[in-house]
Amino acid sequence: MEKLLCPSIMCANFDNLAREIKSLNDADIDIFHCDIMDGTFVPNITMGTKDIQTIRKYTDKLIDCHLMIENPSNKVDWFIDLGVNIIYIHPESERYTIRTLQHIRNRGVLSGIAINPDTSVSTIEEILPFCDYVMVMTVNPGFAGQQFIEPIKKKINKLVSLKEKFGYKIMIDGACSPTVIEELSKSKCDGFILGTSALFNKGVDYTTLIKDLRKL
Ligand code: S6P
Ligand code: MG
Repeated sequence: MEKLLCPSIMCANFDNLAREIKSLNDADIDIFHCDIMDGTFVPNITMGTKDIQTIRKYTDKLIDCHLMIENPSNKVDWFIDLGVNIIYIHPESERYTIRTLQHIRNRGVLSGIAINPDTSVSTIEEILPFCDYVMVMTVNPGFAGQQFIEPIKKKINKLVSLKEKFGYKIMIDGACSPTVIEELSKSKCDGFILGTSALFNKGVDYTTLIKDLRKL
C-alpha cells in the first residue's frame, strides 16, 4: 500500500524556511504537516499563521494544520483562509467537535481529528463519520523527539478495523521511526508524520531519506 509521508515542519530549520520547504517539495513528500500550538492545550508554542503563509508560497502540495489549541472552532477559518487543505482538531479541546468538523468540510477542506494518548476509541466513535482523517498521537502532544508509547498500538488496530466502515485514513503522529513505519504500514495505517525519528537532523538529504522510507 502506498503510504502518505508527511514532514513535520516544526522540526525543519527555520533559519531558512523557504529553502527547507523547497527541498522537501522536491523530495516527493505527500503532505506538509504543520503543528499549531497555543501554550495552553499543550505546553509549547510553535508555528503560526505567518509560517503557513510562507509554506503556501513555496509549495502547491497539500498542507495540513494540526491544531493543538483550546476551542479551535473560532480559529479554523484563519487557517482555511490561508489555503491549507486538511485541518486536524483535538476532540479533547473542542466542545462541539462534530459541528466544527462539519464546518471544515463545508468550507471545502478535508476534516480530521487528532487524538491524545489518553483518548479511547469508544469516546470518539460518534465523531468518526465526520472525519476524512484520524490521526493517532503516539506521544503526548507538544514536542518532537519523544518516545513511542507502545500500548497505543492496540487503539490503532481498533481504528484500522473501523476505517472501511467510516472511510477515513489513519495517520500516525509521534516518534515514527523507520521501524515503526514499516510495522504500522503493514498493519494498514495510511500515513506517517516524519519528525526527528525519520527525517530531520540526519545529515542525509531529504530525497534519499524519503526514497528509503517509500521502500519500507
Ligand atoms: C507533537 C507534534 C508532532 C511532532 C512530530 C515529531 O506534538 O504533533 O507532529 O512534530 O511527532 O516527530 P518525532 O519523530 O520527533 O517524534
Ligand atoms: Mg503533529
